[in-house]
Amino acid sequence: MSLLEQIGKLKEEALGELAEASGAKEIEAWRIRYLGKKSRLNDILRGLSNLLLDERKEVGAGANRLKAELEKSLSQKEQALSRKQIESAGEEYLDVSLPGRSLPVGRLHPVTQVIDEMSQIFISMGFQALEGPEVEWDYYNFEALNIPKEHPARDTMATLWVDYETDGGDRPMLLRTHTSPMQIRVMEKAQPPLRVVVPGKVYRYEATDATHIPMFFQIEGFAIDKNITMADLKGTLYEFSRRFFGRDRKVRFRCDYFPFVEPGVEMAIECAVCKGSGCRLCSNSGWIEILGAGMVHPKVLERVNIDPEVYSGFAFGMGIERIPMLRYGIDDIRLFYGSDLRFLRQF
Ligand code: FA5
Repeated sequence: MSLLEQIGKLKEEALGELAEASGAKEIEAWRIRYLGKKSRLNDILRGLSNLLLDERKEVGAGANRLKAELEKSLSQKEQALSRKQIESAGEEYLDVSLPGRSLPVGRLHPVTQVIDEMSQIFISMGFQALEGPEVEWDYYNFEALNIPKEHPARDTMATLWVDYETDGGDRPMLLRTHTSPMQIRVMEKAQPPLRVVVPGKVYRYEATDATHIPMFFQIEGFAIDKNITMADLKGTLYEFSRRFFGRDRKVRFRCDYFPFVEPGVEMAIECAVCKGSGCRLCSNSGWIEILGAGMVHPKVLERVNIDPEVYSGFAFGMGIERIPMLRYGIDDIRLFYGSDLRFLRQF
């Protein structure tokens, strides 16, 4: 029988046996028999060099064709077998060789990242970071901060009141409109020297636009000690701005009024989007106001039994979302809470 005839017979035999094979073991035995090192096909391929050129070409091509055909049939048989196994095992089937499903890795919200970074800057300047309640008494949010009932300053912070039946007394409850109530809570319990920052959520019943939302974060900061002056306030805030925004960003202080400080100021930072030339974000002013501040009012100190003749202090309340807006040039505050992952994944 010529070599070509042997190849033809080998093919018939091999494919016939493969069709009969039913389990993984049988298939593996078939593979060794027909495609292994000691297979008849391999013998033929190895012996090619002893043949004359014409015959070598013909037999070589035939043997290689057969090899490719057997390999293809083997792979089809294996796939069919594995499909059959999965089907017969039903839902119980677990293919441990499959690659695992990769779980999406979460990350901190950009506002949380900024709160951590800001707190660290103040902590490194000697401040202690604390948190306070979001549901607050009128007393801490207004009254003790020198904002009695009917005071016009209450109108600047449209309040969300909590409908709460108190036990007979007149103690209205609200969602805090700023983090300043923590000044009172801390000073009630601790004596100076005090250096504290308080990040947290605050709520206002107001219309939404590119720089205003009804729930936002503030960070309160205050320092009470002997001989604290306005220079300490400015120095602290300049240092914060330098560390957070870099040395080149311009900072502006202007007079402002808050009943719980005297004198009061507001601080603004040069707009990141237009670099001061005016745009939608900064209402064409070139500046974005980020905080209110001032020297703690003597009446506030008296209320918590700290002698204003001996001690003085500064306080500031910064809007947190505006800080990453200024750093990254984000032109709409609502993006932070729109739950759009394409936006959030950038941080
Ligand atoms: C206050 O809330 C004062 N408690 C700040 C303060 C603290 C003054 C200590 C003096 C001493 P004001 O209402 O201006 O102030 O808010 C402070 C900052 O919160 C603003 O500068 C702004 O950055 C941010 N802010 C105010 N309203 C909104 C809002 N609706 N959406 C987002 N950020 C806001």
